[in-house]
Amino acid sequence: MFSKILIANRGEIALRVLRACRELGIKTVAVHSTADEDAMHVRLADEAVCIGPPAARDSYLNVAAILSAATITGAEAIHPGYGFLSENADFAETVEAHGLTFIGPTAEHIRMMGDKITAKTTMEALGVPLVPGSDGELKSLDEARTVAEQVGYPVLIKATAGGGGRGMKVARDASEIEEAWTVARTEARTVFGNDAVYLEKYLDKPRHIELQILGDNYGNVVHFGERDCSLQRRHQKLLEEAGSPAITPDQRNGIGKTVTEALSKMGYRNAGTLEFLYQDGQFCFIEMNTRLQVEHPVTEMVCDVDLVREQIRLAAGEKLGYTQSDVTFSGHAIECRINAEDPDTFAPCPGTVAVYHAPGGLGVRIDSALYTGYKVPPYYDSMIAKVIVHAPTRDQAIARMHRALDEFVVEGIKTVIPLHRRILADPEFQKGDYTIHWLEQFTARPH
Ligand code: MV4
Repeated sequence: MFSKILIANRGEIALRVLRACRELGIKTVAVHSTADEDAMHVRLADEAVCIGPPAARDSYLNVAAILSAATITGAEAIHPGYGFLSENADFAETVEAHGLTFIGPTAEHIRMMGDKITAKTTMEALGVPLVPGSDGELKSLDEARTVAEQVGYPVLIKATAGGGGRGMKVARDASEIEEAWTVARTEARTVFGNDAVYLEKYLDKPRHIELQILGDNYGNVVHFGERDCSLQRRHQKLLEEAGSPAITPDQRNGIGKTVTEALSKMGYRNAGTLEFLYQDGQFCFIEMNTRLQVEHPVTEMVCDVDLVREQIRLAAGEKLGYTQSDVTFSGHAIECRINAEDPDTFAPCPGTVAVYHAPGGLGVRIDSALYTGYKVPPYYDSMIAKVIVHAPTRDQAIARMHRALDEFVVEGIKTVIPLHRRILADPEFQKGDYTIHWLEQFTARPH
């Protein structure tokens, strides 16, 4: 096991990793920009190193500064959190080349999944179901036309280097295919420096359901069920739940078996998430994330697992030590992301937190690096807290989240808490009756 880990991140996720390290008896090194001198992760870590000015590219993305910090403090491993360098294969490779351990999958697997065509081709060969579409890269406009006719309009043309909603063009019918092809290719080339594109049938009312997995270095892979992440706006998730209101335990076991067998054959290591579109009872794989995700706590609550502790153990070469039948699911969990944003316009609202009081009580978990007097800097992501509740049933979880948000006091800055309250009170949400388009329609409604 490691004796010292450097946490290459900030905010709530830096604290999340720090807490797992503490419980494992591992010393922590925080890195921070000059804008984060008073940040909670800096205060709580055993050591802290300033790695540059506020702009992320000069600090949290500064590979040389982070590696220097690891070297001078004698850290043996680096946990990247999410965002920043977490899915940068070159970073993972450089960390390992310096004799340190990257807490995550191999650079090879990060690179493979970063290329969406390779990710899909790999998964298909291993028996994971896909959205109907092109067999890999589209070589020509003619091929785009042919495949679109086969799968039926509307279709999407997606950049292989895209993902997370970037680099997609829809063609509603044959008259739009040439434009979609040209625009998608041009954008792919100029934005990502890679003009390879592929085509998929456009699913009009899917849910976004993802599966959490962990693998050790010896071919053992288990899954921890699904998260429903359909409630998003402009590709920013806002509220996630485990399990999905749309999935039965049999469906979970079915797709879980398919996925764990596939990843075991790949030799996949550490944490990973497979993203699916789910429509008409079918799971269609679209992308894989090779990192810990923001919404991992809902899985932790229903499975009673510490995913960050597991990541660290597995990176240190320990075996999983349990099998799929040891993974159990209990109750329902919901996470509300609290962003420092205007709840109607979504404009970021950095500033000083005049009063901070976190909710508590049975089944309530707050992952946040906020404190009274903290100044939310304008340079980074606007997410300042996650409220996670766990209860025996979904209805009870909704009531508990309502109660927790009522207790939550964040004064001095605007937050999206009022929007969460409206969502939780909505009958359609309460029925679990929503797709990826629901939130955008909901926020457009007068209130
Ligand atoms: C799709 C789709 C419909 N059909 N692919 C957007 C983000 C990226 N992960 C994939 N995305 C989509 N791919 C097919 N074939 C609709 C979306 C999509 C979406 C997916 C998940 C969560 C939110 C979304 C919002 C808009 C579009």
